[in-house]
Amino acid sequence: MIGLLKRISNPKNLWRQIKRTMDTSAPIVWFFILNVVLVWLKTYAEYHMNFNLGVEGSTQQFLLFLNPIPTAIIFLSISLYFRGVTSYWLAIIFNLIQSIWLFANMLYYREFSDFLSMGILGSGSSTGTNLGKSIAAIIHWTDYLVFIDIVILIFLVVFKQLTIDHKGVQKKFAILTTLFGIILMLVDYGIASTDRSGLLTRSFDNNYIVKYLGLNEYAVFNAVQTYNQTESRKRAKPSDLAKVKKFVATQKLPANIQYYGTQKGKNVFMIHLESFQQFLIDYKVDGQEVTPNLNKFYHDQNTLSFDNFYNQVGQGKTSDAEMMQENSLYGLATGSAMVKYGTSNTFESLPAILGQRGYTTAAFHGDVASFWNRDNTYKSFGYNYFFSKAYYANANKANYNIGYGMKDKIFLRDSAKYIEQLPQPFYAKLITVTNHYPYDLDKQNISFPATKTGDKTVDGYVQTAHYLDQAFAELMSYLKKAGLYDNSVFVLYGDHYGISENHQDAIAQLLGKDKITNNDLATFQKVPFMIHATGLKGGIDHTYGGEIDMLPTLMDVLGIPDNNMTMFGQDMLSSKYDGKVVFRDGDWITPTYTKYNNQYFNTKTGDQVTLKSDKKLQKVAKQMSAYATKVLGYSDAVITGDLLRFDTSNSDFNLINKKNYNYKKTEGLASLKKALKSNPSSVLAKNKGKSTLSDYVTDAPELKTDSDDDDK
Ligand code: GP9
Ligand code: MN
Repeated sequence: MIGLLKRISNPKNLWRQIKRTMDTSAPIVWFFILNVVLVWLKTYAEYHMNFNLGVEGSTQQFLLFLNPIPTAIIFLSISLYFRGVTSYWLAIIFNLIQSIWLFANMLYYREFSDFLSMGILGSGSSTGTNLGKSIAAIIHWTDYLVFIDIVILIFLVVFKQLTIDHKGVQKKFAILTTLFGIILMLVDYGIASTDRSGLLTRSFDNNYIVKYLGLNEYAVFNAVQTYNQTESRKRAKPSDLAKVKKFVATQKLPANIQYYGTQKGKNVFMIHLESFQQFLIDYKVDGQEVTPNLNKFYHDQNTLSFDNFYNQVGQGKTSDAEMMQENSLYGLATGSAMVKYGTSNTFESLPAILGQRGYTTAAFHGDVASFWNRDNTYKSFGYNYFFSKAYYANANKANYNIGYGMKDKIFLRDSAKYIEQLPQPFYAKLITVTNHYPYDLDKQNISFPATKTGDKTVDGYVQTAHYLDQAFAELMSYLKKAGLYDNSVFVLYGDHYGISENHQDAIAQLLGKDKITNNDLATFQKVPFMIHATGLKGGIDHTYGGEIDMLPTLMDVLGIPDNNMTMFGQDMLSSKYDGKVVFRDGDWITPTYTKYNNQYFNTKTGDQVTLKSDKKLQKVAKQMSAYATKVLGYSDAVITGDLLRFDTSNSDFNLINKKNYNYKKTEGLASLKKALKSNPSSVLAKNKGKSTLSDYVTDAPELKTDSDDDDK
């Protein structure tokens, strides 16, 4: 015994020992087992190191331990159906495929706190290029360790360090092995279903699928879901829409007479503050305000500022925020609704609503038009113009860009050129992007101290937010000079978190707390929502609400009747509004209770409460969970079934014909030129063709060194 121990404690001997065992009987079986163990080991290790699956209790611990094994066996058993060196290569390939999937998910999860979905992969062409940029910043050399065994295995096969099994195993053995994998998977599923009922049907949270069933099972589940989405459109019928409308009608609220129509007919500026969280408002670093200009705007007597307003995005991030803001429809449980359905579906969106009331509508963004499928989706939304990167002079200059697109100061300055040409009244949505993960800035654009949490991806956040704040101030002072301030309504909103939940230590430091609770994380989902207009009754409004409520709230202020629109949000200004916030994963917040990451809290005090001990909570939880299921389910039905195509009898709204829209630069410019004569209501027309651009003051250093930066 001691002799054996001595022998195997020497690595050379150990290898010899393993090799001897593998060589003696059915070497391919040993090779198969070795691969199963390797795939299992690395998946299990990465579950712990890279994912935040929320595993609780011994059943879940056990399933997490077990769940990489079944698919490893099933996939790798395919190698057993072959003989000779082919079977070895097949085993290595199946190990590799599973490792690539694991690796890709590790990186994706690190930033997005979610797993890759077929929806996201399907939208690869539009998101791929930009995702690539972020990935470079989050990758760590240790991530590549998931491939190290494969390199060694290839070496062993290529350099004939293994005795190749030319006989192979009997077919029966191979079949039994595959069957064993399948049975193991069913056992896993059986145990999982008793621990969590409705695991696959409700699919609120992808973490659940992975912690119970495994990463590969999640891939299959997701692929099936994607297929079902195509099918559900085919199945949908007009009566489905009638049912949805019936529900929506039950939650329509009376408008607020104090606000209703007070801003009717004014221009609307929708200013999208990228990754901007509410905590930044009035936040200070080294005694200095991060966003002094936005703070001033927030506290202005003509700004209605909501301080309990939450982002409700899912995987679609910015695009989900846009989906809610423009349509009062939720994003989807997986993937981006704009990417998957933006091209094909019928919508009743804000640009179309305003367009049918005499507005000119335009979206502005300093990234490529295809990102989040905006170039197609905006047509379905009814935007007359989409000024994407292609419209901006020198937009591809390296120092004009950072991260996902043009720097905000340059982007906004150059947008003025088109703003002044828009016939009034207009609806202009400006989507900023510099305050985006990984919060990089060129040295010359930094004018604010970074925070010192030690977390590299967090500490730049206040710097890019500060940059955005300055860019915003420059735009506003131009608009005042251009005479667009008093006759416009300004809506500002943050689209989603900037700092993901994976940075809890840093969050704790930013908030000055020892430890972060799930309630803190829920509060951290707050984003700004402000409505400003000269003469508007402002103030800080503590009403609880979320992005889904933006459209009905704005329609109230603009005096647009909502008799029959299919909107899932509610008017936050209505006296009947009660403040129900539903997150995309089914969690929720009300003014009294919060459910977040499977825990309950008293919303006011932040104290954790349990269902058992609180009768009132039981009632609220039951109601809210039913409400969340209903509202998310109906919203999904509208999108996945393309139900609005059946809405042909809505007297308030005419369905959009996408063919009437064209965002090619030549077309857009020609159309603006034509409008100058046919509808001379733009700032430029009123100024007798003289541009107001010289009124735009920016301190962007890039523009100072360029004397020839104007469009040529
Ligand atoms: C890119 C921008 C970023 O065009 O809108 O989207 P996000 O990554 O925040 O969803
Ligand atoms: Mn975003």
